[in-house]
Parts: sequence; C-alpha cells; structure tokens
Amino acid sequence: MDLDALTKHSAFHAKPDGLILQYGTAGFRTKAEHLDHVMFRMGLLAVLRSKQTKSTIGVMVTASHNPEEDNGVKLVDPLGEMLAPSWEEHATCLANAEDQNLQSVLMDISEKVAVNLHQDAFVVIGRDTRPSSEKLSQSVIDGVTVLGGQVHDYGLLTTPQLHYMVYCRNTSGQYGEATTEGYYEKLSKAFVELTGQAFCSGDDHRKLKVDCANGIGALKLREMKPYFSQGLSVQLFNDGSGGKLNYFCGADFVKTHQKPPQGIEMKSSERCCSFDGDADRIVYYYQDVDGHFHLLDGDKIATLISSFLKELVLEIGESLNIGVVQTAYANGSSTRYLEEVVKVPVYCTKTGVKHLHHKAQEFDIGVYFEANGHGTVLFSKAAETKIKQLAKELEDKKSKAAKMLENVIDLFNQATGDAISDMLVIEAVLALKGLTIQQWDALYMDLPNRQLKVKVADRQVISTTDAERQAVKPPGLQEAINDLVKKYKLSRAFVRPSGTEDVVRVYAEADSQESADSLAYEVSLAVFQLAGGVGERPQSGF
Ligand code: NG1
Ligand code: ZN
Repeated sequence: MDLDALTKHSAFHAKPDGLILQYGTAGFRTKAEHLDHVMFRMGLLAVLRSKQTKSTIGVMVTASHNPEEDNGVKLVDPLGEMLAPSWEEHATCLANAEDQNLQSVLMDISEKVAVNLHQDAFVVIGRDTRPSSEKLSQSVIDGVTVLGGQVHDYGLLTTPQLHYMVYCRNTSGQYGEATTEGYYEKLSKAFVELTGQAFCSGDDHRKLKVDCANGIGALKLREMKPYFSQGLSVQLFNDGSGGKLNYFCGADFVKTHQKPPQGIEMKSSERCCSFDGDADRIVYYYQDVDGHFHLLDGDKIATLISSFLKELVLEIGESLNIGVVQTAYANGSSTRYLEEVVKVPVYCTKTGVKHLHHKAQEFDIGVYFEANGHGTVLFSKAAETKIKQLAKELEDKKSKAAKMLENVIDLFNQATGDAISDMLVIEAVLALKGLTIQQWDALYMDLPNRQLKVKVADRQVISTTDAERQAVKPPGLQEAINDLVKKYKLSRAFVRPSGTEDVVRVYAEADSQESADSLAYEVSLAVFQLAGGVGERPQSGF
C-alpha cells in the first residue's frame, strides 16, 4: 500500500467537518455535494473487498428514486448481491473516519478482514444520469487506483446492469457476456422465444407505454428496443430530454402518490408502466373507462408471476418448491391471495432487497418483490439444472413447460431486481395467458392504504422486531398503535425508521380509504408525540 499516495489523494477528497453518514438499505445516500469523500473511500473499500474475495467488485453511483440533487453509492458483491452486512459496518467506519485517521482505519479494516494486500483487485463502476454522477464516479476511480486496483468504468448503466456485469465477470461468462450488448441479447432472446409460444391476439396487446423517470432507464431501454421489437413495441415517456429526474414521474412517485406521472398520455385501458431513476423498480397502471387510475404494484407483479410459475412447475411434474417473499408493506390482500388462491407459502422480511433476496435463496424458486416494485425471481442451481435437463427431452407438454421455465430463468436478472427484465417477464406472461391489464388487476382488490413520513430528531429512537411489524422502542408506541388499529376494520399499521431518508415511515391499511388515511394520520401523531417529532405536527387530510 502506497501510504504517501493515499495521504496525497485523500487530501483532494476531504471529509466535511461533523458529517456522519450510515451505509443504509441502499448504501450511502444524501445531498450530492456531501459525497465526494465517501466516493473516494468506497473506491478504497472496493479494493479491499475485491482482494478479500479474490473477485470483481462493483461500485454503483446512484440515488435511485431520490431527487436529482441527491446522490449515493453502493458496493456490489461477487455474485451480484448487495454488500455483505459485516462489510456495511466497515463502510460506515471508513466513510466517517476523520481525514487524519483514514490510514489507520483502513489498516484496521484490512487486518480485521484478513486481506492479503498483495492480491490483485478489480473493480467495475457504473453511474446514473444525475449531473453529479460523473464527477463522483471519478472520485471512486481515484480511490481504486490509489490502492493499486484495476478499474473498468462502464459509464452510464442501470443499477441492475452493473449487478449483471459483476455476476458475469465472476462466473467466467457463464451467466452471460459482461457487456451491455450481452445483456440486451440474453434477455431479448429469452423474451422473443418465450412470447413466440403465445397465441397472437392482435397488435394492441404488444404495445406498452413506459415512463422512464427522466433517468438512465430511458437511455438503456432505447438502446435495447431493437433487440426485442419482434415481441413488444415500447413507447418511451419522460426520457430525460426535457423533464427533471424523478420529478412528478417514476415508479416511486406513482406508487406513493397513487396517481399517474406527468408527461405521459394515457388513453383508457392502455397498459403503462414506470421505472424508477436507476431502473431497478417497476410498477404498472392504467386508466379505466371512467377515468379512474389503477395501480398494479410489486405485490400484483409477484402474484401474476407466482401463479404463472406454479402452473409451469405443476406441468413439468417435478417437486420444485416455490416461496414468495414480501415485506410488511405488502398489501394484506396480496398475501391472502397468494396463500389461499395461488397456494404458495409467503414469508415476510425486513425492508431492503438484501433481506428479501437472502430469504428467497432458500427455495428452488424464490419470488421476491417489495410493494414498491423492486424484485425478481431466483432459481436454485439444482432447479436450474433439472429444468434444463427436462427442456432437452423430446417434444411433449412437460418439456415445453420446461423450455418456458428455461426462458424465464434467462429473463430474470438473478442478481437483483431489474425493471427491464421484470417488464419483459410481465409482458410475456400477459401475452401467454392472453390477459389484459384489467384482468390481471382483477385477480384481487387491494386494501386501501396510506404511507406517510414523520420527521423526528433522531429516527433511531425507534427500534422494531417481527420483520418491522412491531415497535419495541420507544416505550408506549406499540401500545398506542395497537389501540388505534382496533378502531378500524381490516386494519393494520406499523412504523419504522427509513434507511434512505431522515424520516420515520408510517404505513396503514383498512377497509376504506378514509379509514386508512385517518389511521395513518393518527399513528403519525403518536410517532410525533412519543418519538421526538420535530417541525410541524402531522396534518390530517391528503
Ligand atoms: P427505506 O427508506 O428504508 O424505507 C426505501 C424503500 C425500500 C427500498 C429502499 C432502497 C419503501 C417503503 N422503502 O427504503 O423498499 O427500496 O428504499 O431503495 O418503499
Ligand atoms: Zn432504484
């Protein structure tokens, strides 16, 4: 380790006084102007992680659905997964070290994780379209090179594309070719093959309007369009040519406000979807003939996909177990439908895809989706081998179903949730089953719900248990929530500190929108009073 070079370069990436950040559900995330030192240091950390795992590590510069002024960074582990939890602590320590202690903190971490400093290191980098992303990714590169690591800068990529690149590189190309063309070809080939089995019911079925949140999704989907044009025609909106990133558009806006994005022309019954700012989330929606807006979120997606997979598994007659993983934000109706109608076991984990991903790995086929539209399907190696073997057998119903499953395996980004890959799977399933978006929507009725945010002095005063469904601290809060919930029918509510914003999130659902709104408001007040609310008291009426 060239310590002189480290000292010299870290001086160019000085840490602002008093700034403390935490590696949260999606890495570090805050105002872009505060992140330069964090980027440099994450470059350093990526080198250590690469040396320790003897693998390529990814660094993604993005703040997903946050406003354009924000930015963020996260590390991607060898198989495309989120950074291991013990390393999140090292990331937090390194990011918060005072400049004069940087060297010693770095040495401490190297010792703790027993890194062989002579091992080679390789780091790949991607970034979203934020104005601050290019400069910040240069700071990551600076961090990697100062520790002697090699870098490949992919430049503009969606978050899931970077996960894909990392996975490909660490499996010697077995998973796919580590280029954007490799990604486009792999997914498109599987999509065209799969939809080729569908009974063609008119052109309209194969048209989709996509709100790209004025983000990276627009660039990449535009590049990819020609590869799958045989099976689907997409029309791009909020493609970044005019509007601001995530501003009144994108999956997060549509999900939280439960209304259409600006900048998209929706005719009645047309199928539309929205990506978020880094294209790892997707939600669908349409307007009915009476002008009412209908949202099909991650729960509806999980339901559609699980039913489809269950049918195929029954068809091939193998005992492959399917499990669905959700979080506390999943609509109660979706959980009921999955358990009672689709008849698949459903599990609840803490918020943050790393938790869902981890749980989903326990099944032959693990379907996981957050209600906000972030998710994918994982196939175990054993299931994949079995399916591929069956697909090779002579033409019969069984091998046909196995071939379709094989396409589905190729279509899902096995490393992480991916808006583009999820979109193609959903489009294929709708085409194969001949379903309109209304029919899909009618599988079950969402319980009315409301999500709110409360500002408190220190959101860590709230701690939770039971996959975040119960607050254990501060004292009295859970009792207060229990009493409020009792006042409403079919009701449920919970609170948790956000991992990406300085707020406490409140969720409530009940038998009517008025009840869900009023319950969410009352729970917000309880949080404000019992957990040190700051600023304006929560207001009723939305
Ligand atoms: P936080 O801010 O911890 O609630 C949000 C989402 C997560 C996840 C992360 C990462 C909700 C309620 N929370 O986390 O599901 O997607 O951002 O982007 O949607
Ligand atoms: Zn995202």
